[in-house]
Amino acid sequence: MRSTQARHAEYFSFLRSVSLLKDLPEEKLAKIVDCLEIEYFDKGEYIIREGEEGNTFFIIAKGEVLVTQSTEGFPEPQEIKTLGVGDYFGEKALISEDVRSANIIAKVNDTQCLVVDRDNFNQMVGTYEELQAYLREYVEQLSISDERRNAI
Ligand code: WNU
Repeated sequence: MRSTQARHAEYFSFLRSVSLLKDLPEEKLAKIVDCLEIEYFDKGEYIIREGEEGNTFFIIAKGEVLVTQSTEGFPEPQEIKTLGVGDYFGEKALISEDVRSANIIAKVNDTQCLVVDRDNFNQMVGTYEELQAYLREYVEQLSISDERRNAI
């Protein structure tokens, strides 16, 4: 059994490698590690369902996920993109205070996500104006591409 300390160090250096978090101060990053939950998913499992309420932000630590979305004129949700290790998702519902706007489905067995709840997400993002501005801009772009794609 690995020590809590070893795990802490492992997640700390992993989070440091996530582009979004690279400039966060040490103590902030350490706090996120303390508050993380790790969730495991098998291939085909839904991590997020569009239309549901959501209060969590995810960072992929292992595996791959597929983003899909219901689209006008198509009977099935359409595939939008694949995300991998170091990518993150679930920020939109938190930032727009809206329901989940797409499905996120594990593409491979043993996909692992680090999960940050709304309070910790707000603490992580809220105190950094640049990070907040960056995410707001990104979420705005997502809404525009949703419209272009005729997302429902
Ligand atoms: C897209 N449209 C919508 C992705 C991840 C992070 C960033 C893109 Cl900064 P949520 C569903 C999640 C949503 C986003 C993610 O799916 N997503 C998209 C799109 O074209 N959502 N509406 N592409 S991957 C991605 C940018 O994170 O957040 O809480 O749940 O609505």
